[in-house]
Amino acid sequence: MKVAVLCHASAGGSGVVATELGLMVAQAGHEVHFVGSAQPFRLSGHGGVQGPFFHQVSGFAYALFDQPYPELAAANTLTEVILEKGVELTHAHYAIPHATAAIHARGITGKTRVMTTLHGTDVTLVGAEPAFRHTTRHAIERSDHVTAVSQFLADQTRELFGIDREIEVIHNFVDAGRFVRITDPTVRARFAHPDEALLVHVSNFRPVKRAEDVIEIFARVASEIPARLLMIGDGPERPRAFELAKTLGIIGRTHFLGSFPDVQTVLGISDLFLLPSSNESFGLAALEAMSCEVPVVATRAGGIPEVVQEGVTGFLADVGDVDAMADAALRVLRDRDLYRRMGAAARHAATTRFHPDEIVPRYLDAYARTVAGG
Ligand code: GMT
Repeated sequence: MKVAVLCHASAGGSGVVATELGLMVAQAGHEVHFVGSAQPFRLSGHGGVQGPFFHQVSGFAYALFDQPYPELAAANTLTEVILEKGVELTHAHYAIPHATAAIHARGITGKTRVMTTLHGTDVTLVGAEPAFRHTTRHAIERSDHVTAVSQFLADQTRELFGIDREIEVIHNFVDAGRFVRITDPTVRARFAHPDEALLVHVSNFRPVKRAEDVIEIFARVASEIPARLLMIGDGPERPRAFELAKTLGIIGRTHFLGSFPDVQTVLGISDLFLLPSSNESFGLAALEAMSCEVPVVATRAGGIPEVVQEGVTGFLADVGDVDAMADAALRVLRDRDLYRRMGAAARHAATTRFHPDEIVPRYLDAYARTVAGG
């Protein structure tokens, strides 16, 4: 099968899922063409004569245009790829602008089928904005097939847009061969002493991630036990989180490491993952931590309870309840048996329910059905 993939290139769960899936689809022998304004960040180092291939969307600046019109440019480049390469299926990650661009290219060429995967913010934040409501609904309704990364997101999409079409739930997956526990003590020693608990948070530091709650939780934990916190990623709320860590007197034990693609090197040495988001359609970063045997303390927001099993692979609390999350963190970190049990259960979930062998065939099956017109 010849597949085109449209996704966001910047660090974020949807781009990660799109890239990891595209790589696995290519490994399974299909021809994969990524189309975007920049190469997705986890695609770097992959590709070559066998693919996957990357096609840069060309921009066009003209004095009359007050905006660059990325959706039109993406539709145009995608049209070229569809016609030149014979793309049968376009997989758009995000309703707008990617599904919109794919539907446009399908209209121009009359040749590709469009499958759209909803990731969350395209529906819960951007799509729900009145400015994009009609275009988002149109993109969802006119896609040939639609999937969502959680049951929560599928239900919310139908409710928010008053849509009754089928939305297939296909959970995200994690490469359990790459996201593993790192047992070499010298790696961990770079960040923490052996007697310190190592907590970690990975995100794009947008308001929805509540990065300041991470700091509040850690401050409570660090006042009880020796501990350090790794803050991975970058985004608009990072400076506020940094300032709060200074104000609470824990900046010496909090390390802001910025954004980098190989997060498994840090997750693999950590003891506990914190995800206090106000909303999360899935929480891919938590799943990546789970694969590294790291229990999760998170909010019971959105699709998180579909990923983190309360009391089994972690603990969940209400949004903003930093006391409850700090108590849960201390409970896991103080009880070695509980910690080991939860870490093992987390790894088990990652290597069974969320393993690529479970999830990727479901996407391939959906591709085949979509191309066949089912
Ligand atoms: O979480 C983000 O801010 C990034 C965002 C994205 O679109 O890349 O992530 C969304 O998609 C991920 C992959 O499916 C999910 O794991 C995240 O939960 C979802 N984010 C939200 O719903 C806020």
